Amino acid sequence: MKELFKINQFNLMASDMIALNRSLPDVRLDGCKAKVYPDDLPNTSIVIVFHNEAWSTLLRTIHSAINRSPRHLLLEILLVDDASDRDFLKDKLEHSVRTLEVPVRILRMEKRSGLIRARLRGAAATRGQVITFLDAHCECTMGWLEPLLARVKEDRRAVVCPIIDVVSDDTFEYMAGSDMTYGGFNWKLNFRWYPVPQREMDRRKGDRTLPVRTPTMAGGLFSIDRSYFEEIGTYDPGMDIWGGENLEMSFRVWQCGGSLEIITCSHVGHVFRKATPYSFPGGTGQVINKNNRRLAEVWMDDFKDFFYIISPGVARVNYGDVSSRKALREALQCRPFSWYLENIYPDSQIPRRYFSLGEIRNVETNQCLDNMGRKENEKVGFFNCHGMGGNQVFSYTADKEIRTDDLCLDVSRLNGPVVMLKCHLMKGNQAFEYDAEKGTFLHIITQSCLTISRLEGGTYGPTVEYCDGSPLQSWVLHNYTRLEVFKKLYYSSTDYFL
Ligand code: UD2
Ligand code: MN
Repeated sequence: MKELFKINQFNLMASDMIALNRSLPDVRLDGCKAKVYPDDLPNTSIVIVFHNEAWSTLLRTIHSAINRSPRHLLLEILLVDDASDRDFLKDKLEHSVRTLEVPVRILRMEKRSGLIRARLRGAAATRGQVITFLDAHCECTMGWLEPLLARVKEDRRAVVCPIIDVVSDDTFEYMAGSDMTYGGFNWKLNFRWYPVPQREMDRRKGDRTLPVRTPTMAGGLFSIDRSYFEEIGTYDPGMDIWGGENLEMSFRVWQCGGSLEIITCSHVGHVFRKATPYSFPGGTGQVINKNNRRLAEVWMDDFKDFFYIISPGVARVNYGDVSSRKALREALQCRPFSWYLENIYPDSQIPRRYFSLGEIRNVETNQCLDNMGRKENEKVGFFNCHGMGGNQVFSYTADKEIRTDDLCLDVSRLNGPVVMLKCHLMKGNQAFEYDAEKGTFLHIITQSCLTISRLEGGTYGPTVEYCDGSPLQSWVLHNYTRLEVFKKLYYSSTDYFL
């Protein structure tokens, strides 16, 4: 079992022992089971790209899609082989899909191209009204397709994702995903799941069967109107192998007038892996950073600074030519990234308004706040300033948070330690008032100042104490934007927030 695990980074032995047409639980909300959809839904072509996928997972993807889709809605399945070298994916695959009740076509990339260009090839060959993308290790559950197609029929600019359930990489057990999470991303431009915020629950008036407007998508599983896919600029063909295309499409869809939604009545399983099973020609980091630079340069305006400053070295990665993508943005008259942050993702890790981004230096010790690569609920550290970004990047935001990516400096009492907790945007223990003249950070609810001093236990570190004018309580913010400038930057004279 352990040997076989290495081939695809999931328990291949378990997968191979499970029927290709196994039954799955119906994990939908009751309100979903009762829904009735129009008879005249648009049909879809499914596009599945793969590089050296395992037989049983690939075939189970195909069988589950065919068995659980109304025949008239599933026009065809396109398999795009991204230059696999496994024998069974050649003649044996061609032969075994020939007899299925839905036409399955296999396209082959001449050389390894990555999932983005492979999907472009597949999409270009589709004939359905809607294109549905799936990874090659998915399982479609009962009723998965109708709600996706119904939403696209209702609004051709809605790009829709199912809830992605978890097929265990270990046991292949099927586990329902949550309708209470949606897609976001952090400063490193990693896709992340976050809880659906209250504002989105309110917008849906508490009805969990209604679509969730999601800031980003995971990327692998979604349906899109075929003509809209063209209109909105398909994918960026300059992206290699893996990564970044999901955020690129998410930003593009929202900024250019579409919407991205999770259809909570549609459930599709996916085998999430902890490691990647295949090679990244060019090097994993290089490839992903190149793709991320392409999307940051085209879509993120000045907010790309968050990505560059927290990922030292990334600015040296060559990202090629993005002029045609910029021209696309121009032609579609897409909105700025600040609009996206304000309207689509106000709970984003990237603050829409901020005073500073970079190191926070203590005047007395000349050392910098440092998150020490620590995780949530640990103390914030301080360390010699290294000027290399990374762990020493903090943003002092208009919400008065001192933020490092998704964590905020948080103090619950006078002389207490300064810990890093998930930013909650509710001020409270996370609100500091910076005084640019004195350099002090007043912790508002304890009316004390951020300082370096002796902590309980005898070590030194950041804490809050009575304000005494000591240089230990004075901090210099990198590139601090003074309030007057700040107001001019973001607001008209009548529009204040402070
Ligand atoms: C997620 C997405 C995936 C894609 C990726 C970011 C889900 C469930 N999955 O990662 O679809 O958006 O994030 O890029 O949302 N493949 C190729 N050629 C390659 C590499 C991969 O054809 O060079 C295929 C691969 O066989 C698979 C698909 O692309 O069918 C996605 O790859 P993955 O499963 O390794 O990606 P995943 O799920 O980690
Ligand atoms: Mn996958």
